[in-house]
Amino acid sequence: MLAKRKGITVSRQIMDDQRLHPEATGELTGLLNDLVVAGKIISAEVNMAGLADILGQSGRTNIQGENVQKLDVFANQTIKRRMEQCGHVCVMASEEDDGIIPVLDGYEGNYTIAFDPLDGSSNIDVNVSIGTIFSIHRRLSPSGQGDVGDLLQKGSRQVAAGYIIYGSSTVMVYTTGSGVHGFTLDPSVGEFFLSHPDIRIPETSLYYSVNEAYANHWFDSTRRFIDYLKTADGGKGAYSLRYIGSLVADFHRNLIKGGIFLYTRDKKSGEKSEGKLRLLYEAAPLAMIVEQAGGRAITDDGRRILDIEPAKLHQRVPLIIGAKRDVDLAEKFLRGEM
Ligand code: FDP
Repeated sequence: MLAKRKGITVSRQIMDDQRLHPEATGELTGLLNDLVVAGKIISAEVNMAGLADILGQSGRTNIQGENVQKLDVFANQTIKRRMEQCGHVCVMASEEDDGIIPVLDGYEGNYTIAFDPLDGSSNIDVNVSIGTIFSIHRRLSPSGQGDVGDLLQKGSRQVAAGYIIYGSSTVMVYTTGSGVHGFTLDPSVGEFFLSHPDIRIPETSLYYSVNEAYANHWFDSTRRFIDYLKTADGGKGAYSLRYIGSLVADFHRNLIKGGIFLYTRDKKSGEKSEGKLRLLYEAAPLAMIVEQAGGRAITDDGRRILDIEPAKLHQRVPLIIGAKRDVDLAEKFLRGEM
């Protein structure tokens, strides 16, 4: 593996990754580089949002029944426009769109992309970190425009996954299956530079992230697990709560600082429900990243997220994700072993 040099640009790193695959055609490199451009455009708009009168709601609701923010619309359009004509994608899916999104005729490529254009969007108006999450697969259909089957592939078949978080600085974190790297945008030159080479999720942190407001509805196993974290080792090893309510921000903090994030089913949503988070746009890409960084991602009935065969584009899934030690512990509670 090539040594990671702090300060190299994300485009350089993407090209270095390509060199690990002698059979590569450069298509994935081209796709990722176009995504980087989309990320820079969205980042600039997020930073200017207050001034550009682009905060607030657009007046529409999306396929998930949520209010669509103006910035959501902007981010969604920006990614679609860049991807539909980059020449490397055959079909897309967005958390904001009902069905599959075609690319321009004549521009069909060999990859698919599923994305959440602006995750955590209920936080847009209050300067909390939000982000773009993406998941890339190789096409299955032989040629031309892709179809829904190209997008409904297991997370374990992803060839790349990542996110761009718009926070105190803009950071892009991605993996192509050989480690996880983080790049920070230097706005003065408009480039992402390597700032977090070979990220490994710390094993021994004491953070948990969950929406405690749902505690009254939790199933017994979730409640006992969280109670255990609060009182671990007679109080000495007790965990601290960190919950932002923007998945990409909670995940990024846990990836860098360690810890576990949970969004499980509960008595209110019911055992037969699927939780809130989306498999294609949120859980699967973050699961690839966390596994590449040494962590784990499972459902609240112990299934590995990356092994789930999606049945529909907007499928939801209960998610437990973070450091291996903590997810292993959660699993013991879910199985009734603790
Ligand atoms: P949001 O509704 O603001 O878009 O999946 C979307 C998401 O945020 C995640 O980013 C976040 O972790 C979660 O929902 C928050 O849900 P709760 O408000 O139910 O905690």
